[in-house]
Amino acid sequence: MYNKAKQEYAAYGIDTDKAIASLKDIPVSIHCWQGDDVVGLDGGGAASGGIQTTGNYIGRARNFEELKADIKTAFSLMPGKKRLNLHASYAVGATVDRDKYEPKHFAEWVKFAKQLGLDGIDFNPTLFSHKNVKDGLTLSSPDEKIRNFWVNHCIACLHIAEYFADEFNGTCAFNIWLPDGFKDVPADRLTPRLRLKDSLDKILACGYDKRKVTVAVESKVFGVGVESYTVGSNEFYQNYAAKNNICCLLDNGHYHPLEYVSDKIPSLLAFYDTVALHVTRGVRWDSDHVVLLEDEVKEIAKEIVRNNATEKVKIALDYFDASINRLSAWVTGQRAMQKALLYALLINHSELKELQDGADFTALMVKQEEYKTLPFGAVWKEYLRREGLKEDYLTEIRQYENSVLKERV
Ligand code: RNT
Ligand code: ZN
Repeated sequence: MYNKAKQEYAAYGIDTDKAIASLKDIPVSIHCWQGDDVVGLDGGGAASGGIQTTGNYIGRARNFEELKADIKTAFSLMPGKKRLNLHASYAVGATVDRDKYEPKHFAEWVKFAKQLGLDGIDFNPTLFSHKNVKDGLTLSSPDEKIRNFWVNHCIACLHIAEYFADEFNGTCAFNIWLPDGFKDVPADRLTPRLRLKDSLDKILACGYDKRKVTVAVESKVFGVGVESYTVGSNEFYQNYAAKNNICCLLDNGHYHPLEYVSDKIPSLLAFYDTVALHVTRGVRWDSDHVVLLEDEVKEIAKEIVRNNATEKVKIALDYFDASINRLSAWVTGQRAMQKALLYALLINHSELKELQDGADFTALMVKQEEYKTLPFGAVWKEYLRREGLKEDYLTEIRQYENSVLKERV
């Protein structure tokens, strides 16, 4: 089947072996927080601040050992180059508060990620699920003590990110997301933003190593209970990032439903060296459903591949589903992202671009439709085979569920 597919794609000017080899090298950063419903290990409890995990499937990882075991099993079923995306709330054995976290609280994660042969660790300060989220605000709080606490937390995290970069001889993507906003019509929209701007200035002035840590800011349109106003809006962060030489993180659940991240990627690539992504699936709202091989995910992958931006765009996953087996959720989403990238790698983009520039929109439409029914599945299967994997991952996950997850009561 693969050889037949190879010939069919060759007729379109596409080398399937080359596509497979390229796919293997595109890193995808996988979020640790799918394994435990974003609870974390530092006692903060269930996710708060406008985000919510729904469902009650058996087997949530309740501690570091369980989370590691689940990650190990899930990652073993994922093809391609993998990075681990950690939140600060996953500190191990910390007896100090979040503003005093140190690399040593993450040394066990480094050891683990090296054992798994991962490409690196990415990092996120955790500005939610904590008593210092005061009246829903962190870095934009009117209370200076609260702002300082979170500034210090972010600075502490930047140094931990440098440590991750050093340990893996690479870079660490560092994403700042905060829940700050209001449920109802505010009386002042500007001052909280000015306070956030000032807090971010203080964080970035800490002297972190820019060659090692890529700082991103993640905007959002609204959250549960924070429907009317978000301090860190899209315009706020895009301007902040541009003026301060950091990058934007686009989460495709964070915009109005008719706005597309696939269209925002090339807009930002016109101005930025780096664009960070949280690939997710919002169903009617920022619901963080498991990523599936849907049209928008394919469009996102196309924008990355056809603009030669696989190194510029930092791909990370961000979803949390507690209503199904959590390992299956992890693997399904990661494989869907990989499939989308392979789909994009199996398109002769220069030919399509020529049709666009030559205004032959008729042929462009016909060709784009043809790609949809080429034997993509056969190439995907071959990729999995070369990665030592099968299409079926459910059997192994079911076994793990029966022998490990069911014991967690
Ligand atoms: C929330 C943001 C944020 C979080 C993670 C846990 O709406 O998407 O990225 O999901 O940091
Ligand atoms: Zn996100």
